Amino acid sequence: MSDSKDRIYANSRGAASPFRFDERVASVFSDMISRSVPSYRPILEMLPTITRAFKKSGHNYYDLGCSLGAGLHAMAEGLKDVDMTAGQLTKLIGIDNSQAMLKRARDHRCPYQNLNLEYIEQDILESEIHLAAMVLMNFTLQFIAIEERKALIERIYQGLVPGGALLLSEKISFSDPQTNAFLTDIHHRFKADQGYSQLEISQKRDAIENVLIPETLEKHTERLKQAGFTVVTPWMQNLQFISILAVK
Ligand code: GEK
Repeated sequence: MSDSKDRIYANSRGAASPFRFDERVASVFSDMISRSVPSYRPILEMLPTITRAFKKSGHNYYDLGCSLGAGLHAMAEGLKDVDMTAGQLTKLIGIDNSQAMLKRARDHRCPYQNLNLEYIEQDILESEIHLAAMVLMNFTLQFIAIEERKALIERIYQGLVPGGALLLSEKISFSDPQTNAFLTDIHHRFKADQGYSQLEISQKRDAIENVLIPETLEKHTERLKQAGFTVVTPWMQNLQFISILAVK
C-alpha cells in the first residue's frame, strides 16, 4: 500500500476539474483519505471486531468501492480463524471501477490461507451480491448518483443472508444550515491541522463538489429501513463522517 504524501492540490490549478479516482489519486490515496476523513482510521481499526460479529464460514464478504483494499484486509483480519466447511473457502470480494486503485490493491497479498481474496473491476451498480454475510461500503455510496442509491441498497439487502450486515460509512449533510457551517469549518481546521494548506483545502473542495453528494442521516436511515433492514444504527461519528450498521 502506498504511503506517498498527497500534494495533488498544493499548486494553483486554475479552474477546478472534477475529482477522479485516477493513477495520481491512487498513488497517494492512503495518505489523502487518512488526513481528510477523521473517522477513517478508527473505522478500519474496529472493522475486524465488527466482522467477527458477522462471521459465517463459506459465506461472502464484499467491499464495494474497495479502493486499495484497506477495508477488505481489515475484514480478513476479523475472519482469520474462520473454519473451513467442507473445503468451502470464505470469500472476500473487493469491487471498484478504478483500474488504478485495483492495480495497487492486487499487489497487497492476504496472509490467511482459509480466505480467498478477489478483486473485481466493475461498476458497483452492476455487481452481483449473493450469499453475503457482510457488505462494506466505506465512503462509496456518496459517489453514486442519488437516483441510483435506492436500488443499490435494495440489491445489497437481497444479497445478504438473514442476520447479515451492511456497514455503510458516509459523509453526511445536515438539514440545519448552521450545523453544516460549523462542522464544515471544524473539518477544514482538522485538514489544516493535518498539514493541508488553505489553497489545498479550497481547491479540493471545488474539485469534489458535484462528485461527492452527501445526504442527511435521516435520509440514509429511511432508505435502509424501507429496504427491509431491521436494525439501523450509527455506531461511529466524527464531524460529518458517520458509519451506520444495518442488519437484515
Ligand atoms: C476504503 N472503501 O479505503 N463503482 C465502483 N467503484 C466506485 C464507483 C462505482 N460506481 N464509484 C466510486 N467508486 C475505501 C474508500 S473511496 C472514498 C472508498 C473516498 C470507488 C472509487 O473508485 C473509489 O476507489 C471509492 O469508490 C471511493 O475503505 O475517496 O472518499
